Amino acid sequence: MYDDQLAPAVEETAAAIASMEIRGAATIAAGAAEALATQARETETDDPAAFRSSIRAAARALRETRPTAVSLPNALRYVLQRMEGRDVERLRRTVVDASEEFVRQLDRAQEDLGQVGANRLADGDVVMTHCHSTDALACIEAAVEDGKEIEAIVKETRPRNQGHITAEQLREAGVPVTLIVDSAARRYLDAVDHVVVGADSIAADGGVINKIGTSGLAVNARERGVPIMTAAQTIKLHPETLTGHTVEIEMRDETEVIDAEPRESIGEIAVENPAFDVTPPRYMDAIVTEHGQFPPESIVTLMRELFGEVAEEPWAEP
Ligand code: RUB
Repeated sequence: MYDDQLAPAVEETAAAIASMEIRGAATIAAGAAEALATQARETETDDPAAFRSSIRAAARALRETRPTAVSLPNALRYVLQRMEGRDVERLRRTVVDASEEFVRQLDRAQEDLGQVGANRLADGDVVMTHCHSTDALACIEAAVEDGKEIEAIVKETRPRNQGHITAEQLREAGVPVTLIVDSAARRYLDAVDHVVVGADSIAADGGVINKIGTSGLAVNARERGVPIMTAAQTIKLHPETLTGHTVEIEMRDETEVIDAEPRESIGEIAVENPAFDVTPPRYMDAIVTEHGQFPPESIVTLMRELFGEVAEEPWAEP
């Protein structure tokens, strides 16, 4: 395989991310980093420039799959910034090593933030979840491993019902689960001690971008006096927002909302399907990361420390 040709496995990963077979910010990041390692292993050339160009092409294809979870470009950036060497073998090694190191760090970060989040939960707590977040689940699972009895009220999370995945994983962890439709959330908040959600991106002002419906849940939780935390490892911090860029909210196909037949029978209507929304920092109690917990308004300090001011795009052709 030469130059800008993509390894079949990279094309498959890109398609799987776009179709949401691979989904959730952390899982997308791991999939993208692993795909770059595959591209490195399968690029057959002796020309270092051609090799670099091939890796950048793979990164661009992966970058274009979904726009909102910043863990995806952050993963690509992590690997590409570590690609170095004068010959192809060295370049290949650095890409594969960086990819493996990135995935190891993801796992470690999730474990560490799980413990931080677990400390916010008390024995006997009832938690409410939205969507399916591996970072949020890590907090609940760590609390259970610490010996705390936790129950969960799980929102189904229309239109794609990722709440079903959460329900199954919590049940497997021994957590009693009650599944509810999204619109029942406010009714159940009186019985909830803590809301735990994940994040696809966190903006420099502390705004939390997560699955559509998170912001409404946060506002209702605040009104009921129920604390809400976002569990998000630092690859969810969006460096471009330091320079004023906003986070693009993915609009998905209308067929996820309504089938063709009922849509036809209703008549001429518009259907919209935004996948994510922004929860303003004042409605979020804490952002829980592998570096500890932060009030949303102070997350910018950590963002600067970890990413600096400039968000490079190392996948662009020079
Ligand atoms: C998933 C979603 C999750 C975050 C965090 O949306 O909003 O809450 O990605 O997940 P989608 P994690 O299903 O559209 O990808 O904690 O696993 O990174």
